[in-house]
Amino acid sequence: MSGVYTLFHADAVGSVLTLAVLRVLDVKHNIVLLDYDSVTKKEDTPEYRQLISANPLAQFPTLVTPDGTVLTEGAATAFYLHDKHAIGTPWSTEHLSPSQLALYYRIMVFIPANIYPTITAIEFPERFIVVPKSSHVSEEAVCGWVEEKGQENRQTTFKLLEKLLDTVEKRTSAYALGTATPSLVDIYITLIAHYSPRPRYGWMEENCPKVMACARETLKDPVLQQVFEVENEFEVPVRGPVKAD
Ligand SMILES: N[C@@H](CCC(=O)N[C@@H](CS)C(=O)NCC(=O)O)C(=O)O
Repeated sequence: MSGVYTLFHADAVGSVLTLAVLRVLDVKHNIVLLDYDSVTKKEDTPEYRQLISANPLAQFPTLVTPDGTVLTEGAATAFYLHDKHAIGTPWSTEHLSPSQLALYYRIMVFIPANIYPTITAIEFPERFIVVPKSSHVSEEAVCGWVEEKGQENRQTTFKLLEKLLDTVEKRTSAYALGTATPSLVDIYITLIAHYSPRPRYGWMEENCPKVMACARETLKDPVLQQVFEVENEFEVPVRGPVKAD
């Protein structure tokens, strides 16, 4: 046990949420840095062994708390860090109205429950199928169909997220809940905005303007700018000008 949090992290993936929450709440942590492609290929390294012994799914984020407890699932890491370290800070949900709090929880769970699985289907379609040996259809073709449906579902679920942001009454800012200062849900939305449906530069602007505005506003925070843009070099310029794909 190290006495501080340990985050298993790879560049520009889901652990950026947890890293960003650790940073904005100024919580001490160590990072075990892994190469994402190497992990998905299950390449045997000491860090990979450490990761799978903590999380057999070998997914990001995986966080070990100072008392040695393992936390997985991005939303769970954010809820835990909030409860332990955000109370009394501007990031606390104490400041939210009952309807803002309800939307906060809804989006925090909506993203991993509905958007993330579409991304998994696009990235790892083979996980969702078994093609019988007797089939005349190749695994490649079936994977292509799963991926295609994943792309469609990703668009649908992003549009649903946009609709959730539309439900905010008396919005006073571009933040997800319309609040004066950001909350942890804004960080999650900023992460997911980087996994935009295609065409990459344009689809979000056209279909999810509130999601984009939320991400842009959130990235004005210098700590978050550092985590998202400097350290993780996200490819999609959420903050930048609209470009052709
Ligand atoms: N249920 C997890 C999903 C996390 C997840 O899928 N993370 C991706 C990176 S963005 C990953 O580690 N994928 C590797 C894999 O599934 O093998 C969560 O909500 O955090």
